[in-house]
Amino acid sequence: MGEFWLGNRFLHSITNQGSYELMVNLTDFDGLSAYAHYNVFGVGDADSKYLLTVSGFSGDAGDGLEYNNKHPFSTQDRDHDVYSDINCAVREKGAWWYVSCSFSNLNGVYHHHGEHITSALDGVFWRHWRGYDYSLRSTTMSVRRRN
Ligand SMILES: [Ca+2]
Repeated sequence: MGEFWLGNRFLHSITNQGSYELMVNLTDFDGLSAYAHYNVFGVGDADSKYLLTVSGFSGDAGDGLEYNNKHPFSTQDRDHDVYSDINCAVREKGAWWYVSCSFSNLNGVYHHHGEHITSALDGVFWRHWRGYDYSLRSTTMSVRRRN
């Protein structure tokens, strides 16, 4: 498995067709796994700066994403977080729906050794499960239409 980000344009095209749910699956380097499920998930169009809609958490990973609900997507060259003096995407070396900045960073830097090497907060983290300084082994985000 490698890295793949479908992209916000496609995520919008998909989730705009109806009501969608999101499953986030996480694994660490100890062989443990956890998940976060959201009953509601959607990504807005480009004009909305790919605004995130996410709610209805359940799961054993903790809720690392609802904090970002109703916030636009930031990249290093498109800074839409709430700080005027900080660029969260630069600081966390990722691209995400940063607020100030985030409890999750699934597009962060992949650190092969996992634990306690990401004091710069730039890893692939999900704070409510393994903490800010643990860069996860694998993560997936899956969407499915709700019936
Ligand atoms: Ca900023």
